[in-house]
Amino acid sequence: MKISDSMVAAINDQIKAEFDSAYIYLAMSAYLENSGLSGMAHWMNKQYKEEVEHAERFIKYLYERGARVIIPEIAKPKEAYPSAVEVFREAYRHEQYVTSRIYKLVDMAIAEKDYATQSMLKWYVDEQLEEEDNTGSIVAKFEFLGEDKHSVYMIDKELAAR
Ligand code: OFO
Repeated sequence: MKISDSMVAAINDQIKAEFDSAYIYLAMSAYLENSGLSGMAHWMNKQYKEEVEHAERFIKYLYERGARVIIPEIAKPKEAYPSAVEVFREAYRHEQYVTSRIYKLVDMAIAEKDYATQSMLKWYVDEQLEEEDNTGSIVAKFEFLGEDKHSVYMIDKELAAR
């Protein structure tokens, strides 16, 4: 069954969102590295790579459906943040935003009775649950331990192990 033009457009738009996410996390990683927090920078760099994989997974799906892939322009991300905890707060909010985008795609696939896209999106629904949990837990850790140098050092060390 042919995928609809509107679904192809929505997925291409999500490919852009995934690359935008990747770039945001790459910029966060650079900010953290420049702040001397190489463990956190390492964690964020892994996140950057995961986002590229998310984009590639959508690209592969469109190829499978015989649809046209448009490689998007990537928005320039923010360069600086007030503090390390703010980086993770923003990442958490960003993941919540991405989840809302994925849910909209699911709604659309259901409305169009596009069962293949619904099935493909299941992976992203599960992935979003995990990503919100990952970023949210780091924010919770900062809130529990506080933001003094000792706590930041401990969290940095822990995130180096990702
Ligand atoms: Fe972070 O899940 Fe894709 O964007």
